[in-house]
Amino acid sequence: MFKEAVYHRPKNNYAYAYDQETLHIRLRTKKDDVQEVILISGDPYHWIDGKWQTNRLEMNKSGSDELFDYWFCELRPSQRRLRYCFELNDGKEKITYTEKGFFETPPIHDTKFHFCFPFLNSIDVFDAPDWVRDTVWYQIFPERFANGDKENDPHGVLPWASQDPTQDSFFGGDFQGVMDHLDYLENLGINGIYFTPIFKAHSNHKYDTIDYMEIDPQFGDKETFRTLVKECHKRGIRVMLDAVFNHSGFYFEPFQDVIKKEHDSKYKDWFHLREFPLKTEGIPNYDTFGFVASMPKLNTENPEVKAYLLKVATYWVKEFDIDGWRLDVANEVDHSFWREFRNAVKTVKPDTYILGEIWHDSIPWLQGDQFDAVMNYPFTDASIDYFAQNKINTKQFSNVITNVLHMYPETVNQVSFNLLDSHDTPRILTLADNNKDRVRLLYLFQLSFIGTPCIYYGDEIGMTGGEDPGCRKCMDWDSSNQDQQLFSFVQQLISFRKSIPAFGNRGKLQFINDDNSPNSLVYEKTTDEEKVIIIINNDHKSNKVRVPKLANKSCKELFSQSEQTFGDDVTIELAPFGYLAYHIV
Ligand code: ARE
Ligand code: CA
Repeated sequence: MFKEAVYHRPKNNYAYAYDQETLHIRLRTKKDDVQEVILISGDPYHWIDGKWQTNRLEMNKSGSDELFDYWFCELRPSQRRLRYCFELNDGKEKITYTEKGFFETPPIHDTKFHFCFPFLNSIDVFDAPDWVRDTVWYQIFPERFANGDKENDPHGVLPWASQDPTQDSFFGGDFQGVMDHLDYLENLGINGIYFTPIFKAHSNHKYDTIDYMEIDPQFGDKETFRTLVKECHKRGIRVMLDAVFNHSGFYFEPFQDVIKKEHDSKYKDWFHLREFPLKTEGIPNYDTFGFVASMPKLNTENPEVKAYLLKVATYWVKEFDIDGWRLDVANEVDHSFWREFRNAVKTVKPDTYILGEIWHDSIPWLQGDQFDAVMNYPFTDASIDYFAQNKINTKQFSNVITNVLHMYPETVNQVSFNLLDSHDTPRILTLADNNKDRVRLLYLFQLSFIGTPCIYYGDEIGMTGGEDPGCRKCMDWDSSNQDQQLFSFVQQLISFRKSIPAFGNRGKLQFINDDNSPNSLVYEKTTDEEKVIIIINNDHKSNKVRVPKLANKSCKELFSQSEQTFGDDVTIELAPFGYLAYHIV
């Protein structure tokens, strides 16, 4: 047995409270090494005649990535506490793995050796808002979605879609424009909007805030925003705003004060300044987002800054009833601030969704005391590499996705923000070299995956665009330019997601690929009641794929709505970039 690969650690993605009574336990072993894993566990205080009382529970393999197998089991300890160890069998030897190492003769009755999940305190259970599990997001970059009010257009505005965007062009998009198109969004089927920043700022993207308590006048005023939120809520659409708390903008009053009064400014501890005068050319002599002088980093450890930002965070929730905050550059702000932020926001509205913008492994923020979720860029990267760019094969893709799913507890995965692209990346159609067949497969995978998917405005009608600012073109409202077929396809996937629990967020995912068909992806999504098997041909040639799991099954193919009964040997031929989804009840 390859002991070096065996890993477990309580109170993270390897052992966590699924709900107030249920524990999830995972274990990692070297790929294809161990054949059987038994969890030996008991209540730490349950002894009879000097013997610790234990139970044995077989763990299941929940997936494999390139190097490891992952094992899983679920249990409900009667007293909500647990000591445990693992018995591993590779066919040649049986070894017990404890917190204190490996044993051939296990010290079962000495509980100090064992792993410890001390107590399942309900307040520590990760509890993201329930509604997020059933949300399909739509991301709007307000300057570019629709211009519904010419009166508020900023100076020098360009005619809508008259040219490609530059770093500082304006096209006049606003809240009225969004309201004018809520029917469109409802028809698509989305039920959450994520708006990039809307507060008063200098740039077109508004990440350089001037005043966190004001709406940028080019989008409307507080009343227009209030109406927008109400109109969204009427249609069952939630609203999430962007909180840019890592840094302010250059024209933020306190920063201007510091520039003018230097040492005498009462705001000099609001930022991280190294010397005066402040140097705004070249590399700034104060901390900033990146090296961007117009985005001075806020000192969130300063109680005044903290109080100010928490006031902002609660104000928009309390007064305007928004449903979520997306936290910009979340990982560069201190943890202590985010803990207070969570308490403040959840006190005002307990089911507010708190989403951190982190592109990397984020477990330290996802323990239940800070964020509900992060933007799942590891999912994005793998999906783009496989479906859009064909850089990795089916095996590699399944490995990465399995790894992504095991990075976090299941509770976190169910509310993970799964995006294919954003205002910070090229658009999917561009990444897929304008191949719409590939874009369809991206959508099929995203909308049948675990988590909360997000569609970037305009992708659903086939818009293109490269790196920022290319990905921020004006939404094309000319219906003759819109790809209606793609729109209908996305609409159909959203409706499957809503009406078939196994297709959507409730289904557990397992890859069941056919190793002899290297460009086909096969996975099943399972709930206690039903199953969906999805088969995708990620290839410009047709391919045959064996799906033993369909043998002797009767099911309905969702795209054609045709009933089908399979025999003993199931081999399916898929057209180039073809896909099928079998629903088994
Ligand atoms: C502007 C120009 C760019 C230029 C840049 C630098 O448009 O072309 O390269 O300036 O001078 C906002 C605007 C941007 C603007 C930027 C600076 O939207 O248009 O860029 O401000 O003025 C990292 C961070 C992550 C961050 C990305 C962009 O970790 O937090 O970089 N994303 C947020 C927002 C952005 C926003 C800001 C932050 C600033 O979503 O829209 O930019 O408020 C790897 C790394 C990641 C890295 C990622 C992308 O994967 O691991 O950490 O993210 O690449 O670079
Ligand atoms: Ca306008």
